[in-house]
Amino acid sequence: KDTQDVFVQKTNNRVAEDKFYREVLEGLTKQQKSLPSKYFYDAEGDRLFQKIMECPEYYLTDCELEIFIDRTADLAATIGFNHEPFDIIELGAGDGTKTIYLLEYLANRQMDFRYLPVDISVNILTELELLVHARLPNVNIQVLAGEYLDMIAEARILSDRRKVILFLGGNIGNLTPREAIDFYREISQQLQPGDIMVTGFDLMKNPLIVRAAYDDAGGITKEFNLNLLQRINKELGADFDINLFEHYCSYNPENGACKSYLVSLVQQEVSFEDTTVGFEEGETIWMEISQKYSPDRIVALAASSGFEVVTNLKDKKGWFTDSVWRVVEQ
Ligand code: AVI
Repeated sequence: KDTQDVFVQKTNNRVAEDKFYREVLEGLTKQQKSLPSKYFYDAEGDRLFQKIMECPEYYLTDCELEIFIDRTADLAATIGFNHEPFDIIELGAGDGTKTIYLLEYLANRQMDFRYLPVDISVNILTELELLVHARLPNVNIQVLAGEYLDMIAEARILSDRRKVILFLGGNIGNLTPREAIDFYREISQQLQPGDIMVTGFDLMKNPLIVRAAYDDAGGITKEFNLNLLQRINKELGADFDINLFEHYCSYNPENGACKSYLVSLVQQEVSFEDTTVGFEEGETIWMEISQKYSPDRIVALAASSGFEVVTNLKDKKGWFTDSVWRVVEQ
């Protein structure tokens, strides 16, 4: 069995590597070069993202934590289901820092629920499981390692309980608005009318505040972006010289698109596997979108993907909202 497990693991790694290679190649050979931001999160990327969350300029985490601490009762009231048993499925659960307040509140009121955190990283899930066992021993937790939509399907197989999906942290901003509609449509199709979706949206605000969050004075966001080039060097044998790229962030206050780029400082060639990619001086690689939303746009997004807005829970500054939606009858 062990040999078979090792074989399966190796095959899975190979498939993942091939996909990484294909997506990097595809991105770097487009007219506007780009790289998929989902690949930021190797071990070093996770560490740098933790550091970003501690930057004074990066307000998103503190705003949402405030909502989970101050508005727990309001949040719980929207997902109570009149004491019917339910499952809380958290997509991209991470370290559970915010969710734990909600879980504690529900557990103290003897609500009948299970917590099903979903993440691609088994390591993160193992740590989260230990934390929940230690802090909230009565909470029934079952971790699900894999892709979001597959794991929602898995949760449906496990039980036909009412479902609450949590997607926190402003992660939805890392999809383009078009991708976000498709994402929510796929989710609503997997749910029953009345099931709940809670999303953390970063709201449109003073453009200077947004831009500073993605271009911190300490240069951590720059390192975070450059780390993807390092990862490509390590895992795909490329020869990016990270000293020859600079970080640039733009924010368009008209449509809420905050975009990060790496700028080639010189004309250069980079090779990996059997490919060579040329860069002009000043040419950019689009690395990430962190889309900011207006309240109207949130309503429109819900309506175009099978949901209706139940309520918006904002932080005191009004910079971030946890938007609670309900699946509507089709
Ligand atoms: C994970 N995600 C919500 C972060 C964001 O705000 O878009 C990733 C990030 N990129 C740069 N700083 C933070």
